[in-house]
Amino acid sequence: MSDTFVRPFPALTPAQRYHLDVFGYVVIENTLTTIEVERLLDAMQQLKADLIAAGEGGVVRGCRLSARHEHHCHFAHILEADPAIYDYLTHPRLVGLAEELVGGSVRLEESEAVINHRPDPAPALDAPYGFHTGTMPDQGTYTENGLFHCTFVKTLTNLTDLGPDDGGTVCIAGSHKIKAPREQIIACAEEDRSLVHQVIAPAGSTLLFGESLIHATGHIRSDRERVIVIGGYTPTMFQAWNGQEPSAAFVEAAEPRHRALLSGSDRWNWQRQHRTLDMPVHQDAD
Ligand SMILES: O=C(O)CCC(=O)C(=O)O
Repeated sequence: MSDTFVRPFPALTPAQRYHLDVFGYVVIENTLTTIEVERLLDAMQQLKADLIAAGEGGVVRGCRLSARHEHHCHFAHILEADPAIYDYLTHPRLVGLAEELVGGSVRLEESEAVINHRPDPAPALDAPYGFHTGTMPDQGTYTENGLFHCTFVKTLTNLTDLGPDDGGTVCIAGSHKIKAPREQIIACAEEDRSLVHQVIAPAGSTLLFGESLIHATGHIRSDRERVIVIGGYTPTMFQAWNGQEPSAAFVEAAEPRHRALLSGSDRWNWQRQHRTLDMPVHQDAD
């Protein structure tokens, strides 16, 4: 095993990068192997069972349920809960994807997961989405080499297959750059639903996006349960999300090459790195 944490750069092909710039997101299919997906699924189902058993407000291996409904569980701070999750959040290619969009070295800002299924009654076809953002154009975004960058980035990986009725993440294409009031952009997308794009991808695929993109959980209409795991990344000098700072004991026990990623200990020693559109993908990245 290498002592250094080697990540691909650039992690996207020029076409993937162009897609990301135009729409605010890109889906990369099969970033995880079937074995990695199964291991993560087992970890998430075990974590869910343990948190349900722990009861309201329970904390299990550092993780808590920030939403706890019969049809929708949202998990906050999954990092410390299972080695499979640690491996996901430190996956070199996925961290490389986040770094490409941030435009330099990153720290883990948060780790989350969602397990959900169709509510009863099922949502109507035109039911509104819970659209939101984590940052906004200009405040959390910038341009370098003519390409879009964001200081708050997510890698969201589905562990279950996502067809059109399986509730894949939805977003308003191109909203990552539009500095107009969010409600006005959402009104446009409600009028013209072709502006709403949805993740449809086989299990083990990763949605990469910057949090200035207006996005939401999709509506599930099928019988299939959806399981997703999410890493949030920021430049090294930024803070973790509230309540998402890893414990000192966990960082101490982590592999030395991952400690700065997990703890943000590089702080202002941020390593900028910006591609040009024509740079070929790092050959091990695809
Ligand atoms: O459940 C989803 O697909 C959306 C997750 C989300 O909104 C987020 O990670 O910010």
